[in-house]
Order: sequence, then C-alpha cells, then structure tokens
Amino acid sequence: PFLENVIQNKQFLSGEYNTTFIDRSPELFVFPKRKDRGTKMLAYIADRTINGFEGYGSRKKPAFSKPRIPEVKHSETVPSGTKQILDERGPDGLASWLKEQKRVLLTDTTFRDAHQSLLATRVRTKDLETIAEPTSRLLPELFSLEMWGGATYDVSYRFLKEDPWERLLKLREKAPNVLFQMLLRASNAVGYKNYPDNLIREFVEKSATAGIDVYRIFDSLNWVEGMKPAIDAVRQNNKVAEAALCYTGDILDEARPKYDLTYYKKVAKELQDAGAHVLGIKDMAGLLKPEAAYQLIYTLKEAIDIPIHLHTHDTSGNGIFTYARAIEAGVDVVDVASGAMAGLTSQPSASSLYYALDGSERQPHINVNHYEQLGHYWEDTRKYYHDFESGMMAPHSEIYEHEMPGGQYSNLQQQAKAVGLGNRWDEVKKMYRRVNDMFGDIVKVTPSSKVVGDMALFMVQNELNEDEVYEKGDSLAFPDSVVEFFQGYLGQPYQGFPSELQRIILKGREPIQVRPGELLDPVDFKALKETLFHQLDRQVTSFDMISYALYPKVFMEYQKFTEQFGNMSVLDTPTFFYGMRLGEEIEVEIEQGKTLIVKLVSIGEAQLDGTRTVYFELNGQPREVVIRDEN
Ligand code: 3PY
Ligand code: ZN
Repeated sequence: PFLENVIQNKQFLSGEYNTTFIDRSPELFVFPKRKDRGTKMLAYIADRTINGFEGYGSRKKPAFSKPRIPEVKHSETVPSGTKQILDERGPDGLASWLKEQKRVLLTDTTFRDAHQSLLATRVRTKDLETIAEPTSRLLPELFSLEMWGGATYDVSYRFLKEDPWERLLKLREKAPNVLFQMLLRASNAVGYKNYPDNLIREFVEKSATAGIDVYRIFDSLNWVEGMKPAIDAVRQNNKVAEAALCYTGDILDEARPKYDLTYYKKVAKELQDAGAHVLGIKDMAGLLKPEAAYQLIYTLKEAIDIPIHLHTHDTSGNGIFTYARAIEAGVDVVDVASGAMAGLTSQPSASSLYYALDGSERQPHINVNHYEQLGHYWEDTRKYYHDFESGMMAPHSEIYEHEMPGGQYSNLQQQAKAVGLGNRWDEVKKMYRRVNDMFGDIVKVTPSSKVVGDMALFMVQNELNEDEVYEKGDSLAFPDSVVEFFQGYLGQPYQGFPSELQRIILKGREPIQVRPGELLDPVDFKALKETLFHQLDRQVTSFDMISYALYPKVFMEYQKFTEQFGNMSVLDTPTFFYGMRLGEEIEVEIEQGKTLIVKLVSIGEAQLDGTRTVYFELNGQPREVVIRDEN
C-alpha cells in the first residue's frame, strides 16, 4: 500500500484530482515506517549532541551525580490514604472527614506548581515516575499530590515531547493511596482560551477515569458563571470539586476597596452554592499577607460550611508566616512543596512549615524525616534543569507592587527578552502594574495575566504611556489577546470593563455579555476521530481526541516528532537535554525488559553541506547518523 502514497500516486502527482479524491483515498497518507526504534533514537541523541536543546544551543554535558532515592520496601502493602477515603465515602464524605481533622493537612505541589514556578514546568515524567512510589509510601498522610494540569499539559507535548496522559496513568499506578489533584482553568481547561462545554465535560470525564480525584477549578476573572460547567462536570464524575477564588489586591489596604472581605465572602458563598465540595483560595502571586490571611480565613470559615484549602507562593518570603496565621484561623489544608523544590516563586517548604508549627496542636501529621529524604532526590534532580531556573536568588518583596503570578514571572521575562526588552525588564514590571490599573484592577492569573503581560510589553516596546494609549488608540494595533479580553472572550471582570478603553481597543466590534462557551459549537468528536485516524494512521484514543481538540497544532507537532524520533520520554534527562559526551555509554529501557546500550564513539568533521557523521555503538554494533550541524 505504501506505493500509493502521496509522493508516488500518479493521479495525485498529475494534479488531476479534487479534494473528494483525498477524502476517498486514505492510503495517500500512509507512509512506510522506515526506521527502527534504535536508529530513530540515535538520530535524536546525535541532534542534541551536535545542536543542543532547542533554544539553548550546544553545550558540554555536565557530569551529574545519580540522584539519591530513598529506599522503600516494594513488597509491603502501600499504606492507605485519602484516596481510599474518597473511594469509600465519596466527595461529600471526604469533605466531612476533612472538616473533622484537628491538624492542618498538606497538599504537596512538587510534581506540578513547584516546577511550573521554578523550572518553567520542565520536569519530565521519568523523573516524577522515579520518585512517585517512594513519595506515596513515605507521605501517605498527605491530603493530595498536585501533579497535573496548569501548564504541565501543553509543556509536556510542546517541549518535553511526551504525552501528559501517560504521565497521569504511570504516576497513578505508582501512587495509589493519595488523592491526585489537578489545576483546571475552568472553561479554559488546560489552555489559554475558552473551549466548548462538551470538551470540558469530556476532559473531566477522561481525566477522572485516568486518575484525577480533586479538581482545583478557577476562573481568571473570578467569574463564577464561567466556572459552573466545570464544577458540574466534576460533580457528575463523583470527584472533588475544589472551586477556587483567586486572591488579588490587598484586603488590608483601605485605599483599594475593590477586592475587600465582603467581595471574597460573596464569591466564596457563590462557589459553595455552585456545588463546591471544598473552597480553594488561590493566592497565585503570593500577595496574601499574614494578617490578611488570618482575617480572610476567619471570615470565610464563619461564612461557609465547606472546608478551605489555601494555596500561596513564597515569592516575598512571607509564605510560612502567612500559613501560620491561616492555620491559626482554622484553614483545613495548605499547599507546600518538598524542601529542595520550595521557596521563592514556588510554594513554602513542607518541612519548614512542620518545624514552624512545633508546639502547635495543628502541626501537620507527617513524618518530617521522610520529607527530608525525598528532598535529597529533588536536590539532585533539580540540577538537571539548571537551564530553566529563573535566576531569582532571594525573596522578592517587590511582588506586592507588580502582582505578577509566580508562574508568569520567568515566562514574561523570557517573552521580554525575545522581543529585545531584556534590559528593560524593570520597566516592563512597572508597566504591568500600570496596565492592571488601566484595565480597572483585574484578577491576574492564567490567562488574564497573559493579557496584562502582552499589553505591558506592547506599551514598553512602542514607547507608549497611558495617555498616549487613549490619544493614539485609534491607530494602534493592540495585541490579539487584549482585543479578545475586551470582547469578553475570557468572561466578565468584576465591576465590568473600563468603557472608554474598551471602546478604543474594540474599534467598533461588539463585546459579548454571555458566557463564551455558550457561543461555541460543540466539538464533533466523531468527525474529529475520523480526521485524526487519517492523520495518525493508527488507533485514535479518547486522550488523542481531547488533546487535538485543545491544542491541534501542538499535538500534531508532537506526533510528527514521535514519528521522526520515537518515544524519547525513555531517555534519561541529561541525555534528553544535552545528548552524549564522547566515549559515554548509556542504557535506555525502551520498553519493559528491552534495554538498548548506546555508546558515543566519535563525531566526524563538518562537511561542506553542513552535515556531520556521528558514530555510535548500539548494543555493541557500529552505527552512524548523519546530522545537520546548526551551530
Ligand atoms: C496555571 O494556570 O497554570 C497557574 O498555575 C495559575 O496560577
Ligand atoms: Zn500557584
């Protein structure tokens, strides 16, 4: 059948066809699988060795020491945990159990937000899988492991060239006792725009089947209306709906009354009424000061009946103090990370919090020595990801001024560099705050934070101040994300849009008032399956369909990558990022029980056509790969 494909088919080559010919001839897109797995893998390693990792250029591979892994007894029964409580008692039963606990409970974010905020979300499944079982055996008292969602989904495909669904399935197998928690951007799912309601339902259903138990659902404008479809979907799947309000502003600042205690009380009640099993408080930028935390938790505890789960970032260095006050006021769960992955833009350290609460009757019930052992693994593994560190070295109290979320800081810095504003980063941060004020002081979290960031970059790049935006607005081409925001495609901000700016930015376009999801056509999964079947030339899974519907381009590029190089999630992380050193030998388990031994023997001179030959031994047999030198 390969003889008939698009590059050989006579009718196709002659141009005598219309598109129904293509629809009727699926064989056009069936290409022979030319290369075996070993050869494809060598091509990848050779490319990294010569050209380095995309965006980072070729560098010498450092000699990393093997991460220390705590010893656990694999043969013993895994201690039971919160997952078993959910399975036995359901989400309402779990919420009641939570409220009965005297001690504060912990969610560990090391597998998601910690590395999203410190290492640009780059931690690979392999490194998570290695430590998943020790984590589950050593920390069975955790409330949950936050290990999916947010940016991990698209970064997996885009940069790590791995399937996020496989990550979920693999980790679930290794950690069967603790609740798995994910971050769901309500109608934006794990993306940056609104998706049709039936896609949100499908996403929740399939992720629940694959292993997610607790969904932290938030809307980037705290617009409860926009969160309802996601909350309903989670409830229908008998999982825990942790509906979150995003904390912004400063309730202690009387000069800034927009987001005060009354506002938060109102949103919290609306979320409870919308069906939340747990209220999340998502302090994504780390703006919640200790006294504010006390007042907020105290007030909300009085106002609602469901348990409260607090999330913060330690950017200012005040995280532990904030938690201590929140715990005093009765918060039920707080988010922490393993010591070596904690602090700064990440969550406060679990073990630091443990020690800070010595003498308190609410000190969490965990084994702090176990936490220290797991910390060794992360201390060693973090070194692999050195290139993705943000460079922030010390607490950063300036956060109270610019209010940028922990996960956005390093990202926007990169974006600024990419458009030549690297040396004007301080200006960008100041502008970020000014844009927030121009937009009417909005909640800033993915994706609304991206809109503010895009506008700040746009203004600095074009040397515009606020007055000039109003004066010259009619002739300015504002970034797409900004136009869409003012059209209402991210939902409705509290107290509405600033009307004059909205008029200038929309240039006559009509804004929408309804939930954007109501205007979108449902995804036709049947048709999508057909399309994908033809494109992938293999069995199409529900996971593929969801990923394609969310991120068509990113998903297809990932497919192209695997077609070219195979599944590279099997490589160790240093080799994945740096390739190999001359003379180095590595072992790669390409599937259970099948290991390849790869040795890099030598690298040939650059040829006139820009290529080099890279010489390997694969299981002792000589192999050559010709690669283009991009340096
Ligand atoms: C995300 O949406 O990825 C976030 O972490 C927001 O704070
Ligand atoms: Zn966060």
